Amino acid sequence: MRKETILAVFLISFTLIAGYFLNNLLVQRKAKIKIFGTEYSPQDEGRVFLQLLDENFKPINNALCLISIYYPDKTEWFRNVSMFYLPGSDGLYYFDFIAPADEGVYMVSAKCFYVIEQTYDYADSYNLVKGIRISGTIENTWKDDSVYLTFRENLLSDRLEVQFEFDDVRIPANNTGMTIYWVGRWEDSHEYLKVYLYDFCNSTWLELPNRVTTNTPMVSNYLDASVYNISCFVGGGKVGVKFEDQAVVGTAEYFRVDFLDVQMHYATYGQINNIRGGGEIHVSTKKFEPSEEMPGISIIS
Ligand SMILES: [Ca+2]
Ligand SMILES: [Ca+2]
Ligand SMILES: [Ca+2]
Repeated sequence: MRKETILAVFLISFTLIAGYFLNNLLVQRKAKIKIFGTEYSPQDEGRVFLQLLDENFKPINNALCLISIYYPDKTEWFRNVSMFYLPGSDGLYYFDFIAPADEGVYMVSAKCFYVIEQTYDYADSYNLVKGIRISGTIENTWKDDSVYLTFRENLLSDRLEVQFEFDDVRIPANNTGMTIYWVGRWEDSHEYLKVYLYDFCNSTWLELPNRVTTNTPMVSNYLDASVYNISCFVGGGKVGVKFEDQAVVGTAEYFRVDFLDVQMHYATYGQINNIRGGGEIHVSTKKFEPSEEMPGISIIS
């Protein structure tokens, strides 16, 4: 961890003036999103966060917030990553990253769904197919506490493949989707790790869009129940998650798993509300202090 770097923050402040239905007629629906930006230098630890408030400015703590982040060249960095809710906070959701080397403006889009509750499952075992275990146990992946289960790529083959098994996972009623969350470190900047979820219907590993790189201390992959058959990812109560390196590149490096969980999302009320917004992250080797005037203001749904 780079303690010396300033933990700069980037704030998406969601101010929601929620719509309401009157006699089944949509009378008013207004959502406003205010964005505050902060400059990062490459390799700075960064954080995207937002605060979700209802029409009475009360925090919404039971939501699913997803963000997508685009590189300055407009290619996708993250697609629909589930943000972490900050426990005990007033509607704060966050996502950490390490600023990439590409300078410029990173566009961010965000959407939150509420009221959505979660079930939490932690890994029961792992199967190290390629690579070596350096330290730690499966229990170390149950808590986001900088205590790691650490592997290393095989010294000769430079390959790493580790499969985690989750037992006794249930799909709740009114399931809206699932998220695979990972927190940790990958230390080979020359290659990335692919993240897979086992598909019991087709007996194959499904590669998920968001990968582990040296710029991702946190990765999540969300699977929407309207797009995926979630029951295919739970076989006899088991869920399988796999991390696999890209290739033989760089040196034989370390993969540290701080936290890993599978969350099932479910709706607790009939109607699911959503709000969308956008923002930006600036990455530049020359930093300047953020000003109140700088932020862009955007998007409404
Ligand atoms: Ca490798
Ligand atoms: Ca390597
Ligand atoms: Ca841990």
